[in-house]
Amino acid sequence: MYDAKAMASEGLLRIGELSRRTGVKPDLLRAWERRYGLLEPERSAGGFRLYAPASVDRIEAMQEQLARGLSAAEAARLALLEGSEPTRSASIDVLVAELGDALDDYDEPRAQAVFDRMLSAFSVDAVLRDAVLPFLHELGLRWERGEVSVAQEHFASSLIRGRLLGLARGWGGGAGPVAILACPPGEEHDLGLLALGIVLHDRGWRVAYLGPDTPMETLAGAATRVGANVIVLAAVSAKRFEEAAGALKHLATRHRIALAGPGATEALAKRTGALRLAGGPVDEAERLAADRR
Ligand code: B12
Repeated sequence: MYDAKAMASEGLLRIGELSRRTGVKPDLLRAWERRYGLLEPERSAGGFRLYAPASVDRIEAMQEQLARGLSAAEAARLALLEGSEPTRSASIDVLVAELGDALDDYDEPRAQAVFDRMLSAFSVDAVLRDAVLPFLHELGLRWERGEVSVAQEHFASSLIRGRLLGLARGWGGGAGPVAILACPPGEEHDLGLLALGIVLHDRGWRVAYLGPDTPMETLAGAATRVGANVIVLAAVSAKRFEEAAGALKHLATRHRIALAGPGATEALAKRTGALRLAGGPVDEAERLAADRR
């Protein structure tokens, strides 16, 4: 128990003062304390709650996590961990392994929570380049080796696609250059393309996303309508690009075309007059954006 003198010497705060400093109403502070153990007050001799000055930092950490769109429970968990060694040292690889476990178990809430943790600890570029894209690549290898079923692979890629679309929200807005993103006819793999779009928008571009299996004949009209600065087409299969080669060549006479993904060969790019994006989505988005500077 604390008397007034001890309270003043340790800088302990009453709930009203804590509320004033953080802008969070006392009722909500008490709820966070009760539900998530976010705060651990001492008691004054008269039974009032007394908070250590560090409580202000913890509440601010909670507010930051809430502002990033996390649930209150997850925000509190991260605010409590902040400053403690485990979060600081948790490398992205550990989180990727956890994500893999959750997805293999079809555990959607856990996978979403791991994703939240990644996004709160690392930049979007890092999450895409060092976690999501290598994870997907590995997923394919594990599927080939028979370590994951088609169902697990579909579950994982669908959940990841949902998260990428979440990060993409609003990417059509702004005043920057415009990219049309699409896969040629028959091509369903669009996760790399989504990653490219997210990073492009982060660099000030606007994205018009047409996605998987887009008919070639619809591209010219869309490009003119949105005033596209580039049309990026991505495919895993070179065959999809080969089948579209004639249309690509025609399109490249009027628009800047870039081909990406494992199916985009240098020979095809030369033959059709397109640019080839040979690197990963994050680096290539960076390169396209740098070209415009
Ligand atoms: C998720 C997935 C799916 C999902 C796709 C969901 C979606 N909306 O994208 C679904 C379930 C639909 C699917 C279907 C199929 N899939 Co699939 N799939 C995958 C998986 C696991 C991940 C693909 C991915 O997003 N990778 C992430 C990319 C970015 O990484 P990456 O491939 O290593 O690419 C590098 C570069 O090429 C480059 N890059 C790639 N894409 C892009 C895009 C841009 C814009 C840029 C700049 C760079 C870039 O960046 C990466 C390095 O950072 C891969 C495994 C793998 N190795 O990738 C198999 C894989 C691509 N699929 C494969 C197959 C065989 C199929 C199916 C034919 C299966 C079937 N029998 O139905 C169908 C075909 C569907 C179709 N018509 O297109 C094979 C392809 C083999 C081949 N070379 O042709 C793979 C490699 C699996 C394997 N190991 O065999 N698939």
